[in-house]
Amino acid sequence: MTLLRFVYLFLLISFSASAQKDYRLWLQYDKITNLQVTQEYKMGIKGIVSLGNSETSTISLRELESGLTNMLGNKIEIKSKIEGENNLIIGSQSSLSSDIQKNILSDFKRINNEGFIIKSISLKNKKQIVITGKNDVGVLYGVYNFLRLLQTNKSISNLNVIDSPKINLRVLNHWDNLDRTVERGYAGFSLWNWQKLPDFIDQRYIDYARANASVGINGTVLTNVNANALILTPQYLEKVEALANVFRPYGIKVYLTARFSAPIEIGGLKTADPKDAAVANWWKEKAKEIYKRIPDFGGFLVKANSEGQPGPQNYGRDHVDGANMLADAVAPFGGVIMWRAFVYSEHDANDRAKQAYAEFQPYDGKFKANVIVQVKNGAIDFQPREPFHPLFGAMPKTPIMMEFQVTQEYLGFSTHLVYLPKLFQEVLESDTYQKGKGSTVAKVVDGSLTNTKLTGIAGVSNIGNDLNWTGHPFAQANWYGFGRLAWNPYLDAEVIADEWLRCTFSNNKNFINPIKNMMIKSREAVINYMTPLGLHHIMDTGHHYGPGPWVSDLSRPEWNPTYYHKADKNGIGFDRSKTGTNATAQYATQVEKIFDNLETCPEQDLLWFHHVSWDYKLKNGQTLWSGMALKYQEGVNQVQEMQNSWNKAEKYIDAERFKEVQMLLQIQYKEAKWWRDACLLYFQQYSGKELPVGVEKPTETLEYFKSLKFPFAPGN
Ligand code: GCV
Repeated sequence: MTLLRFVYLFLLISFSASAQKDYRLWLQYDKITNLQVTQEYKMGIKGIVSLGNSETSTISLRELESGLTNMLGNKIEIKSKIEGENNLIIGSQSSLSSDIQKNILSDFKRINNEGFIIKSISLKNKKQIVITGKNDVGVLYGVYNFLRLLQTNKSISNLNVIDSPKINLRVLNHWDNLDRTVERGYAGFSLWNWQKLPDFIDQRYIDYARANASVGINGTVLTNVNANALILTPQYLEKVEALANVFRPYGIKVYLTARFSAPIEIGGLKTADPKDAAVANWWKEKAKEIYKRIPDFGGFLVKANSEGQPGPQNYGRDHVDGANMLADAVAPFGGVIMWRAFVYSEHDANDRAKQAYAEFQPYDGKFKANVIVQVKNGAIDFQPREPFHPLFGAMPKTPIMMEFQVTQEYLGFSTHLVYLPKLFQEVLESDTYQKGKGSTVAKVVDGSLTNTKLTGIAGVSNIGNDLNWTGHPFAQANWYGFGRLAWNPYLDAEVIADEWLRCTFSNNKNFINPIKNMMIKSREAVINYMTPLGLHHIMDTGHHYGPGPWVSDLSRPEWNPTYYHKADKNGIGFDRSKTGTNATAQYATQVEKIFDNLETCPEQDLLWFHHVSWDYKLKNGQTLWSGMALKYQEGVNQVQEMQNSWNKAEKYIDAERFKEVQMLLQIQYKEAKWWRDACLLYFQQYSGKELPVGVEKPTETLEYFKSLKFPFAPGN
């Protein structure tokens, strides 16, 4: 091969347009192909007038300029003052002239500090569009929203969009280690290049901030909850400061995880006892040092006395003592403490699902005002389906923050296509009955149920340094969807999928409709082929990839899948009803009754709450064994349908992303069959029954499946 040809091929591979498409996420700004729509936009946008002069205003202007140029195919004039009609006027409330303000004064009363207004107005009898907010970050959110209207080909002829985020803290939790490995990360290494920071600012930091701001995410916890105290040393704080400076104009605050034993490890103290005056003082001084560098530092996220992490209990203190001591340290600077409730212990003989509630619920009302308790969506650990965590609705005097997992630790890593907003929506819509019917988890999280002012939602990030950010092109939708639901927890997952597809791939309805359908069904498919009917935590241990229902030899009982499914000759499932561990009693009476009673317990949660016989009759008349086997088969069939839908999408999108997803779906299909065969062969030992008609026969033995090992599975 000649050198020239080699260079040419290399360039072709490295800079192929499609690879850049993968990188550009939902901010593709593709040229609009519908002529009528393009015509409307060209008529409606003749110029841009930017009234602000902050860094954020410049970002808004540049984003509009590049977005419009790409989508419309020609440059839009940037004007220094309002001349003529059909201008886009962007600026915060204080920058608007009084005659513009007059048009929208009452709208400002309807938005909060981060909200925005996009409005068609008449100014001196000339039509204009104004994008505004109370400050420049609100304007930036408005700009992204406006661009999304164009990306999704909506009309802009008579605009009146008034919107504000419903939740204050909308943060990503990066489980990123300082050596750049990512715990439960399946998209390469950490974005944060600590070695080159603070002097080298990778373009990815900026693009990460853009993507987050475009969906309204306003915070990022840079480090793993299994924390390393080194991040709090000056050497690292300098690097954190550099990142904070990049993110600030995008409205994004930086947070860190605080290792509870840091005063010993990096502070030279003999103890980390929260009641020790020197310890409290150490944290106060540390907070002062951080805020001197980063005046808008968000605060700390803490995993304490959980899975071996140090915490106040090491000193005979409790979570309230620990959280409040840290809260005092950051309070003078407006910081918050996000204290996690993910606790369980191998020394507690209680059902693991009950332990977090048992430990935290009695603390209701005891935390300082700037503490928010971060609770996972379910009581075990980010399973394909879990009933909502009983702590939602059980601590009315405490701000409670939702923790979702965007990375797919238990849902096929970044290999399986699973559209998570369906899962998020299901949890948010669950009724806690805290204040009677309609007390949904969403209302707990957005504070509207109890008039709570400090509100938050966290997503464990699925982002890494893979070219496409998330490993699977469709996992980008989970990042996007998390952000959209963090902004408004009442949005519909289907609407979000529609938006995302249009912004990421195409507006062609022949593409959108079947692919949206595929996304919506993907979440139920993964449940069916992994953990149907309320089964949970039967993934292989440690890395959690693939099936491992047989694992029973780990030192901690609650780390063994057998602990969760309890399959025996008599049946299967975890009895958490009154006749079992009585975990159902942790819910409000109305919910407790529903879950406790076999008649009313939703079948999707059956084996979560009940141990039932293999002959138990399901609502459709099938026995539990047959029904379960058929669910596993259904999951496999659903993946096959996903493949069929995708294969028809080829002509609508770029070849590279098409091929990527096609290959990934093929692996998913193979692995769905693996799940089905391994689980059914294993459970069949107990049911002693034949597979029902309609379920394909396994092609390997149980011993074969048990022998599979994955020593280098990522994220572990
Ligand atoms: C960061 C699960 C995961 C752990 C994770 C933990 C947590 O147990 O497997 O990797 O640790 O949750 O949320 O703290």
